[in-house]
Amino acid sequence: MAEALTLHEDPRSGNCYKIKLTAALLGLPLATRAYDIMQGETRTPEFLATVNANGRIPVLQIDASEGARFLPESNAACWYLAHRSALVPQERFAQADMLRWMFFEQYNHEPNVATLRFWRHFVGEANLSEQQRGQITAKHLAGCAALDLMNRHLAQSAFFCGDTLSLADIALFAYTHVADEGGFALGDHPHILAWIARVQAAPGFVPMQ
Ligand SMILES: N[C@@H](CCC(=O)N[C@@H](CS)C(=O)NCC(=O)O)C(=O)O
Repeated sequence: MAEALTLHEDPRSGNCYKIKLTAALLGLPLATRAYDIMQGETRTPEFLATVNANGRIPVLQIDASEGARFLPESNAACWYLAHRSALVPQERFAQADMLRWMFFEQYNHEPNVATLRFWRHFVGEANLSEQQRGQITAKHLAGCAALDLMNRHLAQSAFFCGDTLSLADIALFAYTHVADEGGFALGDHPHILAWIARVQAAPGFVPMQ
């Protein structure tokens, strides 16, 4: 079945980059439509009604003979693209283990590492609300704990699920390789740094911007 793929994105977003990197590694053509999240462009009545009622990018639009379908959530979109590809392990436990790291990314990593990057690098600390400022220390500590766990895991394994790159690596790479923009130092995480270089060396790799 022929289908056309369009990513609704803000190019500064690591969540959007995950999908572009997955498509690039698989050689899949992917059109893009850009929004500025800082200007509320994903919160318009039209966007909420047609693209994502949750008011966020990324959203993968899949146009096929039956019409257009919209898939929000970065890791779900990566999963859709990588179905039955080498980026998803075949073996049942390995596949569940890959999902384990993708859930970890969404619960322990992204809400801390990505949020602090957004606040510090794009919004600016001076422009944060009192409530946001009050969350910085806790988010920094939680982000450090996530990075520490990753570093310890990567001391024993080239990629998150063994010897080959999978969607778990793509999900975790997106915000880890720019963690410094959120105030996280990677210098004392040598196994993460070596893994970043391995991901960047993958055939078809594309940088974030
Ligand atoms: N869990 C979602 C997170 C999506 C998300 O938080 N998107 C942000 C940009 S990375 C966004 O659209 N923010 C704009 C807004 O909330 O108005 C995913 O992984 O795709």
